[in-house]
Amino acid sequence: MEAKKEIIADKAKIAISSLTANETNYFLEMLPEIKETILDGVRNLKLGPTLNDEVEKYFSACLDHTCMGGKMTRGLTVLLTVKCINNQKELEGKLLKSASILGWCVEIMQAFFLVADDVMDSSHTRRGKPCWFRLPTVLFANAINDSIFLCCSIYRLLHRYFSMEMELYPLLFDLLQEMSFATVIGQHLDTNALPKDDYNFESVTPSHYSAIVRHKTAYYSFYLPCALGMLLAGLREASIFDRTKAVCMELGEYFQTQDDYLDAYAPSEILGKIGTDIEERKCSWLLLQALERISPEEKAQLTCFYGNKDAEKIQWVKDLYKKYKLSDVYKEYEENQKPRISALIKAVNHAGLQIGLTKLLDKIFKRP
Ligand code: GRG
Repeated sequence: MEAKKEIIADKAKIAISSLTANETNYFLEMLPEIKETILDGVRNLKLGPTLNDEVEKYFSACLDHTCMGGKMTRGLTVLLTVKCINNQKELEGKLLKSASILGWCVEIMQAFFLVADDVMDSSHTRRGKPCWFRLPTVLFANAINDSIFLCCSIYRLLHRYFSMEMELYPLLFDLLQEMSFATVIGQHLDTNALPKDDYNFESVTPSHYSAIVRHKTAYYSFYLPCALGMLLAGLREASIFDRTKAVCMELGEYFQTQDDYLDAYAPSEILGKIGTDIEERKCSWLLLQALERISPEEKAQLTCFYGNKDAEKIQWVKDLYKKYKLSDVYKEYEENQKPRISALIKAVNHAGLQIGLTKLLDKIFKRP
């Protein structure tokens, strides 16, 4: 019932231009079948009637809580990509179903990362509700296990729906594996970017920032859904994948920069979460920009205050960002992204993909 209510709420919230209401609704309404396929795995374990019910109920709630409430951009991007490759022909039948299943694989991967990320960052809210690990019935130990459950569920879905597709299955499998591998490495870079003994912020450089955000965000958020759609639509030419990847790396870096900016500047009601980048001592785009502008005295003070949970110290850092008008610096950065990324999109040697990638850029450009 709760999941149904959320599906209806999400229908109002999510949209990607060029996907019809029919296509978007089909994707959302696949969730109950996706859940059934995953929970069937629990039933197959034959834990006994009481345990079976208990475990099924727990993981059903886990899937509802962690997979719903987002913008679904990643999942819908799979549909968008397939549609653009097929000359904007309305998706239907088996192709719509397959694209939707792969879309859910990416959304479940997003849920897997977000559950783990919220534990690592001690976050409080996500998508306007408490983080999964904050629920009294869940807590840290379960949340770690549940993030792995979400990861395993992706491969369960893939096997159930694609294992008979002899050529496609290993390609999809390898891609999903590779992208989660890159993300885990990105998360490692992110977690260890700014060690406590780096008093001078020497590790905060544009190239280090780029490596972190491309690995932790761009691969799974942009390249993965595009490449899944490309494989499903039958594309196999390596150069098309390479050029699409180059665009996706830029889109992902821009998207993560937005995320870093919004972490300090957007109200938590809009963000759906409370930003923690300052107290978590993150190698954020805002920190990078501040370091290029502040005085040696301010830098010495920042060393003491950055990474501290004290509200006044967090406010001091935010005031420093204000003093150096980082909001204006960000707006200028954002304006430059559209022409820069559009030029890269023109180099993609597939007309349909050029349209799809442009729609993706439009979708994220100046997002709140
Ligand atoms: C624990 C095995 C293990 C792996 C950890 C946690 C992790 C790997 C990676 C974290 C990657 C991560 C969460 C990057 C942030 C990406 C980001 C900007 C997410 C927010 O995306 P939105 O705004 O969210 O699209 P919605 O809610 O709309 O889905």
